[in-house]
Amino acid sequence: MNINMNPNSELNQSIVKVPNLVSVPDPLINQAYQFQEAMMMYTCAIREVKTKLEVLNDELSVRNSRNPIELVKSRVKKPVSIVEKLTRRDLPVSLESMMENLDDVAGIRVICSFLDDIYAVADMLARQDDVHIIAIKDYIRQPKSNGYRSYHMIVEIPVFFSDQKKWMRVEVQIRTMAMDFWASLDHQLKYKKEMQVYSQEISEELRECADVIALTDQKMLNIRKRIEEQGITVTK
Ligand code: 0O2
Repeated sequence: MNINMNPNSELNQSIVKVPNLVSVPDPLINQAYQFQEAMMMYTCAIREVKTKLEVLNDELSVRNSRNPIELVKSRVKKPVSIVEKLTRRDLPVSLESMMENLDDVAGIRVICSFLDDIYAVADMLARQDDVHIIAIKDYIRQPKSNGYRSYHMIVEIPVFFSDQKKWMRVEVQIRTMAMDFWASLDHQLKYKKEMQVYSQEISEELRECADVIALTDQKMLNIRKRIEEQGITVTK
């Protein structure tokens, strides 16, 4: 690594500008540390749920000769989104409030191959005795008015740390690749700029796209079932 030791260089001037941590008040450091610890706990909770999903996927792929899960993505909610959500809901902006009120600080997105895989994975996860189901929102049977489809579960799972067992909440969104395609583009186009009002025409077109995608998901499932009825195994 090439380190520029010239104190007048642009690089070193910017280093000098970095605030001296010693001058940061103790309570702030303490809060920052507690926040970091909470985020670590959420990350561990994500890992636990991901492992459960991997085990299910491995088992089902051996049993059915195909993978019900295409992909698992995860994220810990960004601080700015946490503050935004607490403020929007008129809740105190604090660590305690976040841990008590927000169910989606830890989020996992499970992308399935077929429609029925979503319910199979959700049922198998829900049946595990160390998984508490806190809430379920089935936006597939009851899509949102804009066309959004996905199966949302808020689960609580125990995470074992060195000195405590902590029940942590994780939001699991389960959807097909097609639903994910729509939701990702919708997110880019509109969802996060929800204050922006779109014309009726654009909203309707987005909704139409969601409906076409839903129909395609249904058709693909029917095709798979017909193939299976003929005794042919669908392999990857
Ligand atoms: P991110 O960045 O994906 O985490 P909320 O609507 O968040 O105040 P709640 O009850 O948590 O309240 O909402 P819900 O309905 O369970 O859905 C929350 C998450 O679902 C969102 O998280 C999105 O990921 C997804 N979602 C819900 N509706 C839509 C939609 O219309 N379009 C798209 N693309 N995604 C949607 P976040 O926190 O908003 O964002």
